Amino acid sequence: MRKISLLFLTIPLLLTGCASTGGVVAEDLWVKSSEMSMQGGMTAVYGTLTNNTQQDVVLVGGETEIAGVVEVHEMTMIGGEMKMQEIDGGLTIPAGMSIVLEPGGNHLMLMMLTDDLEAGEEISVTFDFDGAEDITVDGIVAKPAEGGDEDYHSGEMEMDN
Ligand SMILES: [Cu+2]
Repeated sequence: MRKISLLFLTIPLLLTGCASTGGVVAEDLWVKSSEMSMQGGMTAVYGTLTNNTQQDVVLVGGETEIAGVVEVHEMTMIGGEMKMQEIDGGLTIPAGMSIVLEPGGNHLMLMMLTDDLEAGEEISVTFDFDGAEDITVDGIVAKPAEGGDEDYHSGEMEMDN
């Protein structure tokens, strides 16, 4: 009897352990569907990142097979207009807290797309962190969205699509 009850106690602990040992957990991820273009094409990944560690973690970038360049972006007021730009030094996720990446807000920017990303397609994205293990998430589904077409603020890369 003693063995059996210990077994039942152990299983839930193992299951919940997965979430807390990973450092940062990504949830509700999606990517905006987009067409590649001669100028490179751009889109962004959105969702929630939760820092389950005891220390601040910084999202510094990422990788995905569909984009040549991945940057962490914020929205900011430049010359009276909301524009997006790379966050200097990355995006901090305080210990034990979550941050939300969403259209019109912070996002993981995918630039220099290497292919069209049609609604329903799935991609794999690696998030790079300072202070925690990088994580790779498969099966991030592309869907169309109204937001996220913000102008990109950069001296070299102003583009009219
Ligand atoms: Cu952006």
